[in-house]
Amino acid sequence: MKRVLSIQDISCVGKCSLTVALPIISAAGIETAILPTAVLSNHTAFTGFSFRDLTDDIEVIVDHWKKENITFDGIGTGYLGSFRQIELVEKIFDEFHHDGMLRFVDPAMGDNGKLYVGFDEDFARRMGKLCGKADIIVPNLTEAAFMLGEKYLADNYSADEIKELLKRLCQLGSPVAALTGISLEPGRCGVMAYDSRSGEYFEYYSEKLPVSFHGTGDVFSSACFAALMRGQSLDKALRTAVEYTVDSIRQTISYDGHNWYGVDFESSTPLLLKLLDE
Ligand code: PXL
Repeated sequence: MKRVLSIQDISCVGKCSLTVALPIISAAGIETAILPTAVLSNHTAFTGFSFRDLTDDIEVIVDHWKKENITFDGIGTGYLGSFRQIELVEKIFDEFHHDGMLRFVDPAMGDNGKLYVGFDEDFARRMGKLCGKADIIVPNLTEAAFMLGEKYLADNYSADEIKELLKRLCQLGSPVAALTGISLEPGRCGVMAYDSRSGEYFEYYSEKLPVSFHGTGDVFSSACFAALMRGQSLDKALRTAVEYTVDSIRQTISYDGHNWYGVDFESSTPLLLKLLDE
């Protein structure tokens, strides 16, 4: 069985970061070790939240793993709370890297043209450097714009502009970049990716639902990471992740009284397993 490490916070309530990555990657049949970077009462889109920083525990935990000769087939990162945590993740990438290990970075920092509470442009640029150490990065358009120091154009990008952004993202140092939340025509939304080694572009679109939920980026990146670890090609992994994310949103809005803070990715697990086998 493949073993991966997921490094990001635990938001106890909110359906994001580790409470999304751990169940999704595990359901895909992959052992999922975790390195929680902080414990929050709930994610930062709520009006208030508690935040217990775990930065000082990271090296202590990792030192034990090194003594036990624990290895990982892949390391995936998401929301990171500070410059120091980014530095520590870079160190973990270096220390645990071996041929064939996948370094998957979701620079989870913002959405809809805005950075999340507590982040600024310096932090976004620093996250860009971490992206340079990855094998694949999966920013949304907001995160890409901030990392590259560009304006965010919402739904007004042309396909050529997206391709240019993807090339520039790869110039940060990662051979592959995928941009999420791409909508080039009304009613459709998806992902476009670039593999700078082959010069190939990939794209996959599905129905754009007229709603917006927190945590969909984490659902997408967890499914994409799991699919790649399961051996799916990049274009298949993107399809798996997009269709699973869209179905999770569909499940959420299928009944009255659904919650606002995250999507019902749990209900879409059967579809995820089916997509992973295709
Ligand atoms: O879904 C990304 C995310 C992860 N972790 C925390 C967050 C958010 C988004 O707001 O606040 C703590």
